[in-house]
Amino acid sequence: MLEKLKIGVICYPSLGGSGVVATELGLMMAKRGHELHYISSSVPFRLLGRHENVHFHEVTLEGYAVFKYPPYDIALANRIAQVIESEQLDLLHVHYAMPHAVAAALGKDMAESDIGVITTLHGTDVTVLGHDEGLRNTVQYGINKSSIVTAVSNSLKQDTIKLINPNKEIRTIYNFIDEETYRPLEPGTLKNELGIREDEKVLIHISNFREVKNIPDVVKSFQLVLQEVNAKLLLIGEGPEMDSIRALVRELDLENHVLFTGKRNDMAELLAISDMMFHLSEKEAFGLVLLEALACGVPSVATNIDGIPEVVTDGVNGFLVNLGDISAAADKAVQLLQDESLRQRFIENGFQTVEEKFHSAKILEQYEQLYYEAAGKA
Ligand code: GMT
Repeated sequence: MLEKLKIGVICYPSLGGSGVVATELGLMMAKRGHELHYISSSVPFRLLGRHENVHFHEVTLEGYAVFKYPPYDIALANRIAQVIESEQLDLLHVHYAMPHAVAAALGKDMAESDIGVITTLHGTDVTVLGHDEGLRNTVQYGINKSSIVTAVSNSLKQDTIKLINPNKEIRTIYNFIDEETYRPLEPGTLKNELGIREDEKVLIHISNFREVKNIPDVVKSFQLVLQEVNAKLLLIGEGPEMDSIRALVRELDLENHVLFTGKRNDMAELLAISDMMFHLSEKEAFGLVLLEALACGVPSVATNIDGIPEVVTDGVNGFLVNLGDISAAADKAVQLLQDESLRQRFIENGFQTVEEKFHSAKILEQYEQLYYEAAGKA
């Protein structure tokens, strides 16, 4: 190994693709001997427990009555400056432009440091915030102030150029998964524990229940699937749209067929009992759950938008349908569920996609090269 680096990582600690990628990447870098310093409001979920070479620096904020909005971003910048100095960091890797890239620029300035900052764009930091006139210039500022900028798909790279017009080159580095966690498992008794009959097919949707995930189309497509196939729909996760999805399930009289599990930590186990995934988002820079599903041997029916076609190839490792076309989504799902040899072919092709395009070793190498470049040690 080349010289060991001290890397500051800034990410959202709650569940969500960007936080997962930030923590998995950090843990793998730590295993390679680098020293990781996470700076965030709470310990990112997957970092709980002791990990060699991994440190956590909490951002704390007193509640002063004088502030209508507590200035978290400024407190984060302050903490970044402290950690740059106290730990003598070599570089910062920030995930999600807002507010992290901006806080990194400010923190670096406060510390009067010239360390490199890598910003990784994950999706809605550009595709949603880039449309917000109140934030677009700030996103652009955060990107332009970074030393190196990466995007998790070519689609996101193109969207960033179009929406933000940055003065920085954007490099695509795909997401990856931890192959030790995401692999095909024996189904065990989980299907039974969830009250699903052996002869029922299982369709799964995993998300943070934001509007962009377009879950009503998942439920409506599933209702059409039920006309042909005995099945249950697992809705895994939690988020702002939860109440309206529950109401829709009630309205369509699907309560006996749809299971809401809330947040779960046993994704590979849940995928092991699933026959296919429905992922019908209207915005999706990458779709980490699609990759997790491929690695666990679960093909998807997904929308042909943004970065999804970079993960799911139509007719090869899954099916793609147009956004809003619930009858096509249902038709493809029925085809997949009724033709086991087709499903097996998709599964095998999916394993090949994971191995050839998204293997963690390959992605890690790309990030590590950037780390040395940002640290001026390439
Ligand atoms: O999808 C979300 O709502 C969460 C968001 C995040 O920041 O965690 O996900 C984004 O980043 C993930 C990891 O790179 C990508 O896999 C998701 O596609 C992307 N979400 C969107 O673009 C909507």
